[in-house]
Amino acid sequence: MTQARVGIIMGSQSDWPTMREAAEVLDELGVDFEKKIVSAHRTPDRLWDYGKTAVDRGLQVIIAGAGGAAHLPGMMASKTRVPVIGVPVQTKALSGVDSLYSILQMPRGFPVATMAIGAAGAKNAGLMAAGILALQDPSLATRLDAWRTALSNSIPDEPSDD
Ligand code: RP5
Repeated sequence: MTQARVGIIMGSQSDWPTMREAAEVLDELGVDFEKKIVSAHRTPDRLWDYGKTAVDRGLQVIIAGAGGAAHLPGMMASKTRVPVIGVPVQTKALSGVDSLYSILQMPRGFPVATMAIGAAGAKNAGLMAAGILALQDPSLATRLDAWRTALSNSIPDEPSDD
């Protein structure tokens, strides 16, 4: 089994349709990752263990998605120096603004790199993680450059009526 370099964690099974976007882009780019349900409120001991062992297990970036009172990314950042990218999951009650503010407003000293709300944020989290790893991995850097070029090339010059 290959060593995961990125940990994708989320507060609930219900976050997976959003967080899958991060997993899919990491797959496309050939980055090994693991995915786990780790809830700040429902499984705090699991959160603690995950953060405590992250460095020794070789994780280089953690992508953490949660919704509502979204404490998972911030708590994980408090427990490990592995960079944490936070994804605010869209909620029904407050459309994810609650998640966004919960993740974004970290106190001085424990940063979380916060993405946009929802699927776009999760995808960008995967790309951000790949960009960080690419700093030390020339082959991944080449794949990421190609991915970006392909996206740019897919954008038409003009809008169509179809
Ligand atoms: C958060 O509560 C999770 O991250 C999820 O976004 C939200 C709702 O969880 P479920 O009630 O759907 O399990 O902890």
